[in-house]
Amino acid sequence: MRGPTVASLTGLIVLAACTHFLKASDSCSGELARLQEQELLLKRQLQKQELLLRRLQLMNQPGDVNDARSDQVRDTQHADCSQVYSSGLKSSGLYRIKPSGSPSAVKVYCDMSEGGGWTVLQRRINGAETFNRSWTEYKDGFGELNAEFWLGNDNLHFLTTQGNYTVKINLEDFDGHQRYAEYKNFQVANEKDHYRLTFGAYVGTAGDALIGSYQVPESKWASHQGMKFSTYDQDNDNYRGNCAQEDKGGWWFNKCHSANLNGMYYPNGHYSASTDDGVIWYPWRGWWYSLKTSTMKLRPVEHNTGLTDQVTVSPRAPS
Ligand SMILES: [Ca+2]
Repeated sequence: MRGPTVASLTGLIVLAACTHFLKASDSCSGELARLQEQELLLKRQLQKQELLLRRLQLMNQPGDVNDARSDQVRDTQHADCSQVYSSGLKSSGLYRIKPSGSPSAVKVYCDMSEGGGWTVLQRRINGAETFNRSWTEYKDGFGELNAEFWLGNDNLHFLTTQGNYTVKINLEDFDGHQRYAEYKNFQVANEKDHYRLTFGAYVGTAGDALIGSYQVPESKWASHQGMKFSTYDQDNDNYRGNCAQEDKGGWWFNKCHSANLNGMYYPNGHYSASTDDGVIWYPWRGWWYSLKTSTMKLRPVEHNTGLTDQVTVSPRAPS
């Protein structure tokens, strides 16, 4: 979305004062603009400081959510985490896989919950990692697989073009509420086609942000269907400006977005800024609420959860 920020309290007070001095209206509106700018600046400084504080707190938390063995990687020749799961390895963690088409093995985080077999492609949990990254960084991937990361656009391409994949997006706000969105036929094209995104039918509880059709006139610019990937240093969007630069993350921007899970991390949810640059899923919490956590993960549509033959689970499966 592109539009004005919420009316500021300071502005209203000055405006009220100004109406009593109509003759001085020119200087009043100038003063109002100056104060509004100052207020926005202060809010940004506050948000930056809160984020910095949050990062410092995280650095002092040994182990965090992961156990001591969390950096152990299990080598496999499987094409994705669904095959890893089907082979009997049913604990969440780090695995090396080899998607067909990929020139080399890829280290991934396999999420074996929710039926198992999910290859995680993105995670935001605390703002420890910056997502305002270059084209090359998004191409190759960045971050920590046990914490916050982007798996890499080349890997996304190799994974999603070897079959028919479902993406599941799990979201949480700062009140502990959780929602999800699922899309069939999630596919990312190659770099030559700027990692163009296509996806199929939606199911879920978070709302269909990717198609952007919650308001018909908006779908033209809010839809992510068929959009190319953009970063601050490679503008492939439909906006006269640079969405990735304004919204501070790489994504399949249109003009600009109704979902941007790679935006700025705000530690309190509600935020104000000159553009809607938070971690956004518009149909759920709108443009001016930045979500607490986001996970995006892939699984073949035909994944077998194995729920019918649970008795065959190997007792030696790592836990
Ligand atoms: Ca542009």
